[in-house]
Amino acid sequence: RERIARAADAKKSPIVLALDLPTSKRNLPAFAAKTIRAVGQHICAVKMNFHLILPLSASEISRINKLVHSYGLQSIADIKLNDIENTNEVAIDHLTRMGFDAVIANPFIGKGGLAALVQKAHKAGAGVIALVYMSHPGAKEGFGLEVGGRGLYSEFLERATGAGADGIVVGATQLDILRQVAKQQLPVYSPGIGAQGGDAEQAIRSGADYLIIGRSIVEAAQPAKVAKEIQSRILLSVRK
Ligand code: 3DU
Repeated sequence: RERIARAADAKKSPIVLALDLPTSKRNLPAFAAKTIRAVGQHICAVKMNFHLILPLSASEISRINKLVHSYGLQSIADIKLNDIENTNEVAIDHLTRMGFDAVIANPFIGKGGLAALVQKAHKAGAGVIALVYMSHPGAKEGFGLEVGGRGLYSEFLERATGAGADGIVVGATQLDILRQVAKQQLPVYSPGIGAQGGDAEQAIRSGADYLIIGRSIVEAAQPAKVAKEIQSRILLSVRK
């Protein structure tokens, strides 16, 4: 949690680059490295998802993480951990050995499972970011379900806080939920900007601390230009 806050301060950017490379790309490690070099000055972290974690080897991922760190950035593994304790722990072992600084987990596993996962990650020197409300239209069918007179997401928020998680994910397309969770202490990571219809400034104004952005940057003709534009717009809107 502190490491990403320092990186964001140093880079003057709350952007977490979702390094989601299309399957059509050949030589994924080279393209990943090129993208990190291009936008490294405009972001504070890189998030890797199945796009790279499935096709690449552990040593290829480790090399990407070394490059990420050489730019003063943090690295987040987004496989939304959601399994039994033993499996989650093995996943954390592998991911931290590959150099990830944090993992994303799904509080659906329950209070005990989430607490064990956080403990394990913290012991390995890594953080945990808990999914509280996703950005896609169907999110309300899960995270928005009414349970005991309140949305499941509010239970997930309590679980994240109780387990000692280092942050939460709330979609940038869910401005009401962002405003609600902004009152609590955990940093909020917000995906869903651009390609999914969310707006960077609105998300920040509604309570997001970090913006997770993928396709609008990665698939742009000039990724650095787009990342820099978003970074400058956010800096300006925060100053206002
Ligand atoms: O829509 P984009 O291309 O900017 O990518 C968003 C990334 O964030 C992508 O990796 C997706 O899997 C992840 N994500 C969400 O989009 C929504 C969530 O609630 C959690 C993660």
